[in-house]
Amino acid sequence: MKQMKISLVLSTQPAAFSAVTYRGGLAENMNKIRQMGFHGVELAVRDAALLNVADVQGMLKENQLIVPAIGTGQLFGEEGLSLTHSDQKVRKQAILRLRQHIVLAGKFSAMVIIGLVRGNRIPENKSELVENWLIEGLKECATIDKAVRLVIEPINRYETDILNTVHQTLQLLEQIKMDNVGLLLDTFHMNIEESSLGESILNSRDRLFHFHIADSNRWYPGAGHINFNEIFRILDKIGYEGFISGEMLPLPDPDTSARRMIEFIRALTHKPDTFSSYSPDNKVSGD
Ligand code: LER
Ligand code: MN
Repeated sequence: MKQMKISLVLSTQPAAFSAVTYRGGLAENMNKIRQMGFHGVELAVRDAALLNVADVQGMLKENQLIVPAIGTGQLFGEEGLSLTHSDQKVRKQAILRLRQHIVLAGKFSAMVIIGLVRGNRIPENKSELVENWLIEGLKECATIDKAVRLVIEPINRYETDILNTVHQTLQLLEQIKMDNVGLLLDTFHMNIEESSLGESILNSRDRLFHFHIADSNRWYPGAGHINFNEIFRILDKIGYEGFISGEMLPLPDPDTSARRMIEFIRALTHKPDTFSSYSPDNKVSGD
């Protein structure tokens, strides 16, 4: 199995969304994340305008961390903006704000995640209408900077009723037909919606740009009952070269969760040297 690149979600501002390992304290947390042995940090950003790009770039450089992707779910979670809102002004505002995330992502060579910002269907809105808004919004976003990749994430039915399965999302990608738009798969959502996680990953092979992991209970991998052995074997088989990013509840506490993720992947991939700077006995600040 090839060396795996791993990252962890860090929210740049306080946020209500729970599956985030660390929030704020960017300098301290990036240092901790690097010390543990992660190669990257996935930034969850509510407002891109509030970030000092030069400062963040400095911290990334100092800690030799890559930003594989930028999360946008807080636009919806904290501000109610979405690509499928009934009010055209809100849809426009969502795109304006996503534009800032896309510009930011361009500076970090990162992808932009289209998760909950897709919105929710409301009964008055016909399916075709919602689908059109979504397709038009995504095409507009994907045209802002074609060098920035957008990743659409199938999300389980309890969080949204738009694009729950991998199959539905692959069909949407076929309609969009843009090279810089692909898939983000998340084991937590797949465990709820897919009949076979392995088959869904295989079916995504040509469009899979990014990958979130959490176990069935959204704790660190190994804390639930998802078969990660099969998942990593199939990712290897399809030649997936992207990041494996931990989007997990920070339980029992953030440091333990992050550390267990690394230990679990290391044991599973039988690569004691995978994370050269990490050893389970390493004490990191804040322990
Ligand atoms: C985001 O990546 C995600 O998985 C959702 O549950 C919330 O945005
Ligand atoms: Mn996710």
